[in-house]
This record gives sequence, structure tokens and C-alpha cells, in this order.
Amino acid sequence: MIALPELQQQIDQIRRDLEQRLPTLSEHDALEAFRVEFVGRKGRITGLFKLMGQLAPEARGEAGRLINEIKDYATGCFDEHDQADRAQLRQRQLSSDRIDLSLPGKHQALGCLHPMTLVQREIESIFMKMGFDVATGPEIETEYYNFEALNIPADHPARADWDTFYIGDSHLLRPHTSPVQIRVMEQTTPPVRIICPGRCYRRDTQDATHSPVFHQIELLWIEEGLSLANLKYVLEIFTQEFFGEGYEMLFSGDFFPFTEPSVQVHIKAPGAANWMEIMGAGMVDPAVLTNVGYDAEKYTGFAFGLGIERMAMLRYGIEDIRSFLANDLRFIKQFS
Ligand code: FA5
Repeated sequence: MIALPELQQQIDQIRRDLEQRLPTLSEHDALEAFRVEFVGRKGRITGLFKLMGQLAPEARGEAGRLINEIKDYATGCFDEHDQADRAQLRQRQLSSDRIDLSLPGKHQALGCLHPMTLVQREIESIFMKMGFDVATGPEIETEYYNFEALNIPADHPARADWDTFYIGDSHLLRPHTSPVQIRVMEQTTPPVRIICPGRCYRRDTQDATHSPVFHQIELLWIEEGLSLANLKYVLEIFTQEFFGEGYEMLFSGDFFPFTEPSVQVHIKAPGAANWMEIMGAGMVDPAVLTNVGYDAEKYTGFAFGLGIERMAMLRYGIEDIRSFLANDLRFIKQFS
């Protein structure tokens, strides 16, 4: 058993210790250790509450009041000291972090658009002005959209023309944007007038005009009464708008299972020695129209897939397709 005066003595001692030691503490960590010593879970003031059971029952009310009073006093002291401590620290930081307003500002380099983005946007805007909508499709495709629906069955030798990266048995990284044609036609009642820009992947050996990752823009126009002459006209308007004067265009015969007839389009820059193959094109094969549920007797249409990198190479006189991915800022900044 202990008596109230004894408890009072302990409280007085705690108060004296607090008042003596607090002013000497400055570091935040030391203050925290001090706080734990007094009001922490195993601290001296918390310990006083444990003595309550040893007091006579009639003294317990008064004892509780006294202990709570010293506890509030101690907590108040710590908070006050802590705030003063933080204010001092901030003041010290402010006076050491002086800003010299006479120093020259830091130069922030502005970014610019990659030439591929610029060219893609320009091509899109030319076709949008002609009334085409922009559609997109997945880069990971199924064999059905990439081949079968495009009239290239499993055993067709033309599958080898697209050196395809397969993912498992039935999925692949699309080697061209033509599957987007199918996806759009499945969802649309004719007429259809779309362009589909996007990234393509092929197991092509890298050289000056081939990259394993490149970009195409697909175009598809389905309506009643379209012919190869309409395709030629659209291409002439487009090349004139995109390149301006002096570029020549050449059509040569080709084969794609999803177009009949099919052509290859080549372009020559002014003064250049060689033609550059830029797209495959043709009249959409009736079998493809039937695959998406269109009446192939009623509708005709044409499509093409053009390589965006090669368009940019012709436009800017870039000799090697690898420059687009070399990440050389000196190269990229020339076009903005
Ligand atoms: C095709 O991919 C057909 N899907 C195009 C098409 C669409 C024909 C609609 C008819 C109707 P081709 O494999 O020829 O066709 O590729 C078309 C263009 O993509 C090429 O002319 C070239 O500009 C570009 N291209 C193809 N492979 C690469 C490559 N590895 N690197 C850079 N550009 C490429």
C-alpha cells in the first residue's frame, strides 16, 4: 500500500525533472526520447497509473486527478518545445537556402515531335479532308483476321509473304494493317471510307528500307460502282498533296489474295536514281466482301497499305530507315 503524499512526492519529482531537463534539449530525436521516458507506454507518468491499485479506495479519485494533471502538463511542455524546435530548424534552413535572383535561369529544352508522328499526322489529315475516318485495330491479332478473312487460308503459299512473328498457336503480331479492314467491315454497313494507321511487325532482315517494326496506313473505300480508276485518282491527289511537285508515281502488277487486280505503287523523288516501293493496293476481292457478309454483286471497293517510314524517307531524303529508331536528337530535331 502507498499513501497519497508519497504519490504526490513522486509527481513533484517528475515535474522538477521535466522543468530542469527540457530547456537543455534541442535535437528532435533527443526530445522524442525524453517524451518516451515520461509519457511513453512504459514511461514514468504512465507507471504512476499502475500504482493506483495500491492506494486506499477513497484516495484513488484524487490520485487520478493529480496524475492526469502532470500528464497534461508534460504533454503540453513537449508539444510546445517541439514546435519551437521545428520553427528554429525552418528558420535555419531558410537562412542557409538563399536564392540569388541575379543568377541566369536554367535552360529548359523543349521537346519536339518525332518525324514519324509528323508524317503520320499529315497523311491522316489529307485523307480526313477527303472524307475518310480513322480506325484502329489490335497489334496482337488472330490468324482469322490477319489471314483467313483476307482470303489467305492456312495452306496458302502467300502466308509466307508476311514473315510473321507468332505468339502461341493462334495469335500473332500483325505484319500488316489489313486485318483492321475486316474488323471495320464486320461492324459497318457500306459505304465504308476509312484509313487505319498502326504499327506492324515482320521477321524481315533489317536493311536501309526494311525494319522488323514499321508503320503502315491502310485505306479502304467500299461503295457501289468504284473502279481502279477511282483508286488511281485518290492516289494522285494524295501524292500531289503530300509531296508537291516533281515526284513521279509508277504502278506495277502484283498479287495479294485479298485484292484483284493488285498493284504495287512506287514513287521517285525529284532527281533520285531509284524508285521506292511504298504500297500494295488493289480492288477488294469479292471473296473478302462475302466473308464479312457484304453483297459482292452490289459493292466494289479498293484498298491499299502504305509504309509510313518510306513516305517520310522520300519526303525528307532520308537514306536509311534505321535512322528513325536510332534516338539521335540531332536527327529528330531537324523536322520539327
Ligand atoms: C501489304 O502489307 C498489304 N497488306 C498491302 C495492301 C493493303 C495490299 C490493301 C492491297 C490492299 P506489302 O507487304 O507490300 O503489302 O507492304 C506494304 C508496304 O509496307 C510496303 O510497300 C512498304 O512501304 C511497307 N513495308 C513492308 N514491309 C516493311 C518493312 N519491313 N519495313 C518497312 N516498311 C515495310
